[in-house]
Amino acid sequence: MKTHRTQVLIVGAGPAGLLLGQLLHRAGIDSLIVERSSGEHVLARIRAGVLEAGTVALLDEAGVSARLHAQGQPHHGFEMAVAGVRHRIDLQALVGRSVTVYGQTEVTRDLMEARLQTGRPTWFEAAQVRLDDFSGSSGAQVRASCVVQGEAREIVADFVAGCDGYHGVCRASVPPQAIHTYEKVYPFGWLGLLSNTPPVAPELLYTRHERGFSLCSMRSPTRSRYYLQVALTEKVEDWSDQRFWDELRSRLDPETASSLITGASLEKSIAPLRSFVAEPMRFGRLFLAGDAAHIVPPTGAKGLNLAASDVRYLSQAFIEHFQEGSHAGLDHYSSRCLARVWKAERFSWWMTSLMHNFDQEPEIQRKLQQAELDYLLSSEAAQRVLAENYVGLPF
Ligand code: RFL
Ligand code: PHB
Repeated sequence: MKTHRTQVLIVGAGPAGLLLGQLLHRAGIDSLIVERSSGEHVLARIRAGVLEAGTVALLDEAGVSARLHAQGQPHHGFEMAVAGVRHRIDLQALVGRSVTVYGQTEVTRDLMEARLQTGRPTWFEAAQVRLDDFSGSSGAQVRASCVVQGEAREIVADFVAGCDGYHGVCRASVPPQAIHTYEKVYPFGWLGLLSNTPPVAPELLYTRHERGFSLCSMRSPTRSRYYLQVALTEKVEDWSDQRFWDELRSRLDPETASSLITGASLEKSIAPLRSFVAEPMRFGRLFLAGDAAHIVPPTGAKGLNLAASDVRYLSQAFIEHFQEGSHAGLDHYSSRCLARVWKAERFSWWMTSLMHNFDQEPEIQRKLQQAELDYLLSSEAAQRVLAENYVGLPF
């Protein structure tokens, strides 16, 4: 069997894995990325759209932000509609910071392009990825294997970064007694639609409505992304474009609804909503990052940003190790990440609880939600707390 040696084996070519590979490359550290899917498949997944300033800064540091700065849209605020009335959350005025609207697909495309330029290996369509030894107890290196184009390959590395998402193999390779997981599954999902139509509002619009939550987002002045809260039993096949647009219109205030421009969908999919954290995030020579370690419901726009902040800590830790022989960053990795992760989990859960319909919950829940919304929309102090979390907490 062919053996490939590298310093860091990265499992997963999503934004976390690709960004880690790029930051390590800039520091002269070698990596091998193994990805289960094809590059086209990775790029076809439509996901996040909102980048915190800290994420943009990290993409700057990685040298992959030229297109982001040319095409990304700075957003200085967003809107929340409740009981048919739109309220603006002025991020700039409240906390002096903004976010950038630039699709995850584009971030991934920029990172893949950069990876290609480095000449370092990425094995797409790698099947049966297996971590055979990462305990590090004997000081031994990581041993892993996979099958690429029918050929079995062995990998030997100093470390392995599990950037393989919620359903990946890395977290699943950890002995159950060594890991603790916390999980909350929400009783609904988001049905998303992407279309080549101008956005209905200049900024993101989060709407709380009796028929369910909706979000009007965008990718560019000519491309929109919309979401509807739907029951977990809904099937995407049952949602024609017409049904989607009709339902969205019914959840918007009349003025917004009348200015909605509809068109053929480029993509439609349903995502379940979940809060999930695995602790710790390090096991011997294995380090989990991004969705492999934690999931947030998308209402707070935090998932991709959290993946980036993990990668920031992990790349620094590897660089310290390889350049200075220091273990400190590696030893603190899990606790540093988790401190930030739990705050983003709290915020995402709060935003989700605030804006969705929870029909099955006791009636008092509705009244409490209403009171929370009334307080938020009438208190500048409460809005500042929202804004501070939305733009991203400091590292
Ligand atoms: P990914 O993107 O899931 O990438 C993991 C990669 O690992 C591969 N893989 C494997 N490879 C080899 N062997 C195996 N056994 C493997 N198993 C899996 C997969 O094929 C994949 O390529 O994880 P990563 O890199 O941690 O990135 C996380 C983000 O993708 C995610 O957190 C965000 O998309 C979440 N999210 C949002 N985040 C934000 O910051 N802002 C947003 O506005 C936002 N909106 C969203 C979102 C997620 C959504 N969905 C669909 C869940 C909106 C939605 C609807
Ligand atoms: C998106 O544009 O996909 C998006 C934006 C904000 C969110 C979630 C998703 O909170």
